[in-house]
Amino acid sequence: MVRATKTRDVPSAVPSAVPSADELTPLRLLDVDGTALGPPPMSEALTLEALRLMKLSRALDALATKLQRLGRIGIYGPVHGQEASVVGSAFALDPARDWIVPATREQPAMLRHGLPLDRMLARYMGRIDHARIPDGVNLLPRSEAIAAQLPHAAGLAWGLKLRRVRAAVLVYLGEGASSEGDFHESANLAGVLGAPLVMFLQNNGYAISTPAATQSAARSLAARALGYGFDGCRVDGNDLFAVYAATRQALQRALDGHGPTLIESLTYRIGFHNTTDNPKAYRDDAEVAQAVERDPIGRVERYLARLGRWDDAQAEEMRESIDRELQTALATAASAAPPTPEAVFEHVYADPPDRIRRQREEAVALRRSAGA
Ligand SMILES: Cc1ncc(C[n+]2csc(CCOP(=O)(O)OP(=O)(O)O)c2C)c(N)n1
Repeated sequence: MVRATKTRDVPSAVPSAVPSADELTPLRLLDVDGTALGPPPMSEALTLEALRLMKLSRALDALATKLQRLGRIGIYGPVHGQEASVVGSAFALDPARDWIVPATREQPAMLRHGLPLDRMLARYMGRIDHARIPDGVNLLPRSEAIAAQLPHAAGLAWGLKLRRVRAAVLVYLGEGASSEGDFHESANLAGVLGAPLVMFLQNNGYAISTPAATQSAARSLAARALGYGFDGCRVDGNDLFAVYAATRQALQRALDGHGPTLIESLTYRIGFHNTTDNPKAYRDDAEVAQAVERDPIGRVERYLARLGRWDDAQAEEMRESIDRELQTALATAASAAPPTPEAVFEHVYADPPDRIRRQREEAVALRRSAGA
């Protein structure tokens, strides 16, 4: 039987004012009305910075959706509703030290970690040369295959430990991915090896059209961590402060040699799964309306407004600066060269086998004969 509570050794570097989350009760530090439920774990300046990234993420979702409808970019999966979860966790990391291994909808975390916005947009536009992750940015590419990023993340964390590098890896996954074999194998391996890994599970209610209740009968996905010999905790994933504080604790544990942590971030995907999806086919408008009331961005705005640090004029100024940033990045991405058809053969093999070389030559010859 899974224990509901267990003793945990919270490292001394973690502020004692921040309560520990546990496997069943989600940690909440910022109420829906914007009241801080204890000393805030982020300074006002850092909170404002996080708010800007949350808003940029929401604006990027809107822009990318329009661009997809215009045929200018490929499939796009929005973050809408999950901004506190993604931004709060990313802000807990040190981009110069730690690694991020994304799933598919963690765009603001990738930006925070150092991926330039124009390169991110270039990826959605298929401009693959420009989309390359720059050297020195501790980030792996997004994984379209569900849960396939998890063994890579466990291996990366183990590698850091073997090399005695003081750094940690944060890997994102959804509750749908937690049903895959890759999840269990990676959690088991990371637990046995004591790898400095934070498994950040965003339980956003749905795996495309499969509701979380049908995904697993477990009362808490975080409680699964106990079966692999490490700690799990749940956080209110629409609470920037709770996500940030819990991730900081998990990270500190990893850096101090205490191994992995599984964080279940309880949030809600307000948007569609991706631009191919119609969520009205499988969920009620009333359910979405309820989630909108718990919107993670409004919660931070209300908090800052209470402190006198946020008003309509600031909101407008921020909206304009985000708009300018997005438009500049879009222009840069759009001016990058599109790939040639032969590029489909690149970046898979360091030393391509004969069969691939032949196919590439045939493709080049075909293009020449077509005068393209
Ligand atoms: C191995 C694999 N199986 C199935 C799919 C199709 N697929 C794409 S997203 C998705 C659901 C993922 O749900 P979850 O892990 O909860 O993440 P979310 O999309 O909600 O962020 C599925 C089944 C896939 N991409 N890869």
